[in-house]
Amino acid sequence: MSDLLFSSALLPDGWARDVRVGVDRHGTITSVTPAAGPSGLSPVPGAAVPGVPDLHSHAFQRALAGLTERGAPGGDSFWSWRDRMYRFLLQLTPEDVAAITAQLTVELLRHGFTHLAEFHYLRNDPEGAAYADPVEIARAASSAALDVGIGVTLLPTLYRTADFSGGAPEGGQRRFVASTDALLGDVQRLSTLLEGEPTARVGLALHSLRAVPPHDLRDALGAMDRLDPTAPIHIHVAEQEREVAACLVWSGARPVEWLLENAPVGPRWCLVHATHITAQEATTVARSGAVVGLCPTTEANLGDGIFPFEEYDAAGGAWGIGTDSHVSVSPVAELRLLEYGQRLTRRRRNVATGERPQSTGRALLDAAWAGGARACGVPLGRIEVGRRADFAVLDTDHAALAGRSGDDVLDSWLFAGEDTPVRDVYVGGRLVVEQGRHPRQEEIADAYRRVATRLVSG
Ligand code: NGQ
Ligand code: ZN
Repeated sequence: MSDLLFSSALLPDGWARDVRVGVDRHGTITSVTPAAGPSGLSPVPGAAVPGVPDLHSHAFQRALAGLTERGAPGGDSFWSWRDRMYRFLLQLTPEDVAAITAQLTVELLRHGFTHLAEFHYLRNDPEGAAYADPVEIARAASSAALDVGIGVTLLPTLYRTADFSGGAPEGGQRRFVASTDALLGDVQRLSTLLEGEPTARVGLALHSLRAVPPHDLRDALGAMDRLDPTAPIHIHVAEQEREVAACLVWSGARPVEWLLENAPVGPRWCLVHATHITAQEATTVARSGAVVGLCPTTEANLGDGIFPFEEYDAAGGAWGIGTDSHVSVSPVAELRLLEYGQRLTRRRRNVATGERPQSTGRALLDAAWAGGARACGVPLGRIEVGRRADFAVLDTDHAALAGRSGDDVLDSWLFAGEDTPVRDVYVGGRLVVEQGRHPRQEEIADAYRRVATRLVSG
């Protein structure tokens, strides 16, 4: 692959000019030379930063965004949203999921995300039977995303029960269930299928403590360790207060507390949401090295609550961001809401930087790059040798960035205006968005429109 030359780039030790980056044929950075001399390469103008990892996604939910914003008798809630989501997914075919995922991927790339951790639980056909190829939908989704050009951490998801009581899955949940053996078979098959893909990785998700009883959790983790002891492990945890209360009744412990005591939670783990945690739990999670997967726009949309960010951050906890249900498709929306949720509840400013006289945009992005990379199990998030060559190039001629330099560019990206200044995006050294456009965006949007129209009328 030919070298790239960036007029300005954010390196691990700060901003540098005329940065020449060598990339090998696997898409890995092989050299980084700041203040590079004349080379004949034409420089990419603007400010290059690492691509942002999106650590939590249910791609199919992109087509439901905007269709659940109605009041309901007794008041709408996370649980009535979930019922609506279950009814919606009963209609989806593998082809629909591919079309929705392709559209989502174009949108994510155009906003600067370059890697997607897909928490994939839509496994069975609408009657609840496995497809002839049990990973049919997982393949459809991951191929769509990889073809459009984003990197993927695919997380086949174990789903066994309706709730802590161990009740049999209900309604739409029939599309999610599989035995632990069958699910580990999916992991194995997908690992083989994706083996030659330089931007793909396979891990394991446990849907939640509601959906995975302790013995299944232990069996699945043991089997995963034998397949790949470094694979990422993701789980939804402590998102809703009702879930915390039910867990206390079931076990006498809060969900995060139970998990920390009963599972080998460590740096390869991603605890998605972890909204309702005590100061004690926050400290223990931080010490474990696990990444908390924050999805602020979805958590707001679903009325989850506000994560105790300041306590967790003060304890040195790792975190990253996900777009989850895809009511937003932008790192700006996620990071801005994360910071604003803190400002609104604490009635202060610049919470993410604490008392450090540092840029808030830089502090938020540094954490999201590092935590997102760890949660995805992929070397992303820094422009340095050995990392994947993922870049988002910000257009410094965009009005929102005019006259800015250094970290002011990041602060203005996150906190000034609505339209994205992301101009070019590279994944594994390959240019996938150029001048704000993906080369297949019209064709992908046409296919998506046909699916979305049918799903609304269906
Ligand atoms: C999901 N979404 O799996 O898509 C969940 C809802 C559940 C979020 N938690 C289902 N945001 O938690 O049972
Ligand atoms: Zn989720």
